[in-house]
Amino acid sequence: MFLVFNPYAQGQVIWIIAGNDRNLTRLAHSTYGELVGPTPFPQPEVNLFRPESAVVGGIVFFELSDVGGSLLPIAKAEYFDGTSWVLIGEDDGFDPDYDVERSTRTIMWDTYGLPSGWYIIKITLYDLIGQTGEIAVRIYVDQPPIPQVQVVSYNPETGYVSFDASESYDPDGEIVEWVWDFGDGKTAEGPIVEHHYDLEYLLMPIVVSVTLADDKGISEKKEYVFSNGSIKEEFVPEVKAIREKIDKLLKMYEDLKSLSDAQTGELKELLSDASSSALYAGSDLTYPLTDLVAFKDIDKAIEGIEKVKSEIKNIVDTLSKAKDLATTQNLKDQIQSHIDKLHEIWIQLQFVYGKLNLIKMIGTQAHGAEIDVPDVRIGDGSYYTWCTSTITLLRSDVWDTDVILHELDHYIWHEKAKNELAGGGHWIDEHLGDRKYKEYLKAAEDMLKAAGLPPNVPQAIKDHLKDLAEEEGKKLALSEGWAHFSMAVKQKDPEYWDKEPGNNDDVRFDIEKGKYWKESENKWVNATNKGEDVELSIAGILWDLFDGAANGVNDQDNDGVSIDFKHIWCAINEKKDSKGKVVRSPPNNIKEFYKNLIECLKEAGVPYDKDKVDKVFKNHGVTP
Ligand SMILES: [Ca+2]
Ligand SMILES: [Ca+2]
Ligand SMILES: [Ca+2]
Ligand SMILES: [Ca+2]
Ligand SMILES: [Zn+2]
Repeated sequence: MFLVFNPYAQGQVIWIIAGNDRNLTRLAHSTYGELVGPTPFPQPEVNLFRPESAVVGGIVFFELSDVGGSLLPIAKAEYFDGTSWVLIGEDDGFDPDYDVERSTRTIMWDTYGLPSGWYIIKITLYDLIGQTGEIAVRIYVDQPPIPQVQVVSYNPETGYVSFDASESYDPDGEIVEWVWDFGDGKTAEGPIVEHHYDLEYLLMPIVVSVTLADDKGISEKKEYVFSNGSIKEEFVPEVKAIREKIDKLLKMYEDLKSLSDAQTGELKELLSDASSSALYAGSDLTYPLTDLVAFKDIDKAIEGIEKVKSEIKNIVDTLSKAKDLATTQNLKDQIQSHIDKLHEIWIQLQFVYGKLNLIKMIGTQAHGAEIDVPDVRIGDGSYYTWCTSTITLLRSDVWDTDVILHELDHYIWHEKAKNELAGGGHWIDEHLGDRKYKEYLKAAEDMLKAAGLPPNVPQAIKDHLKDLAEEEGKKLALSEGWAHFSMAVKQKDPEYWDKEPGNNDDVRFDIEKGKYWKESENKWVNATNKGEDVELSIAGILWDLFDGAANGVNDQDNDGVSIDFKHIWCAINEKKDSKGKVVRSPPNNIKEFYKNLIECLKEAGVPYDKDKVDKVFKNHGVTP
């Protein structure tokens, strides 16, 4: 590698494109001797489209693709620290399950705390036969401003509030812009601002934000909950989510009222019932929310949400009857659109419910406001797409609490651990490594066929695919096992039940008993597979670590192990030191989880019986 320009020179930023006629020489070699004839994999060529600017601050994403659009390249980014190349991250993008989403590679760079200045970044794409493509770019790392906000004055009778962000600072420059969003649709600029709220906005908590931009053009946004004259950093996502639901419910109340005014007879009555229920549900949400923000009582907030959830089910029942009675297609469609909105509100309240339960178990300090409430859409199945942080739900799953919490737990773990999740088809009682290998081999054979070659995958590539498949199978088993377990813990119930009315395809299993329900034969059957790449084994291990006297959950195995959820949560997530450096990574498989768990228990000074803990793993076919 040879760089012909001076990386520390001032002036225009040069984006260097790989190619023999440019500043960098592209390397190409083949490591596997078995391949003859034309290579099935075109040589990788880097196409970098993010970051868009040469000046960055905070968390930076490198997004790139292979110019040829191949699925195979693995991306790596490094920066030059003056003497050597330091790894930023890698994205092993080989995953036939994600041929649409994974056509790009994403590498995250956490620049908080790095010295400000110009950095040379080298990005390399590798493919499975050892070919590489490279580019280098020059990027200026800036430290973003650090916001600090106070309420200076507040008058609940007039609605006047003054906010002060003048204590905010920029570690390596100056703040040049302060932009406020008061949460009521109004904005203002300046370090100290006075705002007048319509009094109705002050009845319940509201999210206020300030965005600070520095002299390099890098900005930092921070959101706060403003309630009863004070601001707090906690519960921003919950307040935002519930606030949005209240607005929707109140809008629905108006819509249904005008809809019912235009009708006659039974239909009018039903629509008017639905309308007053919507009003009731909307106003009822504000009480638990106030308690929540005042940190009074999370249980009360959860109880309030449960009440509103059952009220929403009632409105949907009423609306379904009204829809049957409606005489025009137009009216039927209007009513259906209200039902759709209510489904969405109900799902979002389930998310808030799930999050509040998590906060209850791990405490507000460990929680942080960084995990937002996810987006959801109704689609062709129920799954979580980690690269877009979106949950998709099947329409027949909208009332299935277990399914919703399972997908929420994929989301929360992913958002918290910032890890890549494994994806693809899976069943609780199978070796996922075997499934993955079959899929990978088929993908490789298809690529050879597409290149006009006989589908004989060289042994070296087969071995490589086998390794990848085993790793990925264990990763998928951990991801699914975690979501089953976390769903179960929130409800203190080890059974998962995805109901599918009318069909014989309910998905129902018990992670304590290791059994699943065969709906067609109306009986429970024992799972037959065990091990690191079997999701029911992973869910079983996690549940057995948790169940028992200390957590107030009956343990049929009586294994003498009952670990507080917060230590299990510790083991599934990363740990950073005081400088923000990652000192423990989220686990990729159950054995790595075991290692983390022992560390977490030691750090917390919690005594544990190693033999008993090991036995829990061994019972499920895993030797830690
Ligand atoms: Ca700065
Ligand atoms: Ca269902
Ligand atoms: Ca047990
Ligand atoms: Ca136990
Ligand atoms: Zn899942």
